[in-house]
Amino acid sequence: MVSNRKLEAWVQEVASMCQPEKVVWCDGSATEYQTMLRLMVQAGTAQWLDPGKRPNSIYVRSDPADVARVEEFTFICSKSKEDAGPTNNWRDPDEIRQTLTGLFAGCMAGRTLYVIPYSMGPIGSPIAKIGVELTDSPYVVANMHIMARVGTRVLEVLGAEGEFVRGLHSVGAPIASATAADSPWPCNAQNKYICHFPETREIWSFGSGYGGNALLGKKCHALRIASVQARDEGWLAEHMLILKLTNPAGKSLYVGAAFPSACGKTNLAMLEPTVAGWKVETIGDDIAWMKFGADGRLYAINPEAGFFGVAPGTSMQSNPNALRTLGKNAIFTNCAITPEGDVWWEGMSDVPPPALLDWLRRPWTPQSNRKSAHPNSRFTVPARQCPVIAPEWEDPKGVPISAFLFGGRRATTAPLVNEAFSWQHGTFLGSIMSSETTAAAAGAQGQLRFDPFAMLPFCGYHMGDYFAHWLKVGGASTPEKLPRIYYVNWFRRGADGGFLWPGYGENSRVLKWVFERVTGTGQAVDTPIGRLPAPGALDLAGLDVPKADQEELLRVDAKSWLADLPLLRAHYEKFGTRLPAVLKEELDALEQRLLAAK
Ligand code: O2Y
Ligand code: MN
Repeated sequence: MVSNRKLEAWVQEVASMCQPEKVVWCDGSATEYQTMLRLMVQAGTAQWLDPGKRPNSIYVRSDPADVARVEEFTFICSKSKEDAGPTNNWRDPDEIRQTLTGLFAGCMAGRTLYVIPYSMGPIGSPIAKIGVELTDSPYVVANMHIMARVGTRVLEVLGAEGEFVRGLHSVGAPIASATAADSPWPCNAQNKYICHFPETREIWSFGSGYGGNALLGKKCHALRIASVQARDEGWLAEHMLILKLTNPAGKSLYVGAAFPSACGKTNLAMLEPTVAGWKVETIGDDIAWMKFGADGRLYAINPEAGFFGVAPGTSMQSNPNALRTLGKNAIFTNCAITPEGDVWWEGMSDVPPPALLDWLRRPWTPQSNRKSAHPNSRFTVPARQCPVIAPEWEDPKGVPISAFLFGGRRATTAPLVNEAFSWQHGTFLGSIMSSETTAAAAGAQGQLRFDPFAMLPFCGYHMGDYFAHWLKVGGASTPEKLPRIYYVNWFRRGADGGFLWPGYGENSRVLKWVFERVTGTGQAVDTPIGRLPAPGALDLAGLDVPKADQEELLRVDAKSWLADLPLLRAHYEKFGTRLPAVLKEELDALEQRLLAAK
């Protein structure tokens, strides 16, 4: 095995700080994966699902105090507070290192320290990057096996001198000895810290074993640290799905799409088009890394190897391909379980099973006045099992992107689809991405919550500098080679409060118009906010949506756009002098166009 001096020294340093019972270097083999599953079952963390229904799949329940990403305990620890910007929690790197060193001291007692070398992206791809996660959680090892490429092959590419992102993770729950009684889901509810050191490309995660807090290749590395690397090296690390769209003549192009968390990215990535003859295939469902090719186009890879999707709401109607993907080799966390040993969650079927055990081990029936699965219950499953995975999804050179879609959840104002006038205007649209808060979310109903580029929780540096980076990337190629940019809104509501657009497979109608715009046949009309489908240009044939609703979906409501302007200005104020001047100019120009149209 090739040994990397820096890696060996770091593993030794961490082992002497954390005091694990033993150190295991992960080889990434199928045997190792099965060992992790068995360890979890023996420890009571997991149970096997019925192999007749879901071969080689397990069901895990976490501690109720550890069920989601913890944004309030997620920190960017750049040397200067200003560099973390107004959208991140900041900690002084020297001070937090002291706190963390105290917490990590002896924290792995009685446990095994696993060394997981991983590649984000196909191993050896010029766009991929290597990281190493040190963890004391078999759940993390098993999930990383699915979500990244892990093991000896990665060490070979890393070589003796290669650089890697360092990710140190502990559940923060030492035990007296390897055989001492343990909690089925060890964590540290009192002390959770998810810390990123952008200058030294390090992640220190303590106290949580769940998802984005603990699978460090995903949000911590592939977005927060990678966004900094991308800024420094001239590429893009984005919270985007990547899909392949093929027309009836067999011509294909690739689209990246950024939507806020839990807004249906996995569903769009695996969509079954309702427009005859069109096809969607999946490259990725959550993250895209993009670099310019020699031809001046942006090429994207999916840095991940699996899907870590939200279970509730995933059904044969919303995402049949996700359900088909989940037939085997899957890890289910915090959903409900049937007496027959299969999983269930709200929305999986119209009629719930008559009896379940809920995610908290309580008997549940359809009459129980509560949800059976946790709203953030998850599945982890290899991407290669997806029946619509594109054959080129692991192409090391990536796929050339022709269009970006941005979108939020707007009940009003934003039309179904809107094409940016230019890259700069598209960057402006990304920077003002927003959703209206609902009664269920924190905050008053109808307020706007901004989530620029869907990167609010994931940008590892000052968001004003991030906007500037997007503008700079646009200057690095010629306009006709850059992806076109679109703003979509599937969530506009009518006067009766109902959704105007059916969504799901019908979103293929919008994709078709985008395809036709990019390839030069789609017709558009200029409006104050951008280019909208010309009358008749959006294929609505056979769609069961009243004519008046179709018109409302594409209406540019200048009055409500003007009413939003003070909110947009207040949003921009947050970025102070780091807001690129041209974005403020875009906002002023929008106002002038809206006033002229009134
Ligand atoms: O709650 C978590 O830890 C998972 S968050 C997540 C997982 C997969 C894809 N996206 C997200 C997200 O929050 O955007
Ligand atoms: Mn996401």
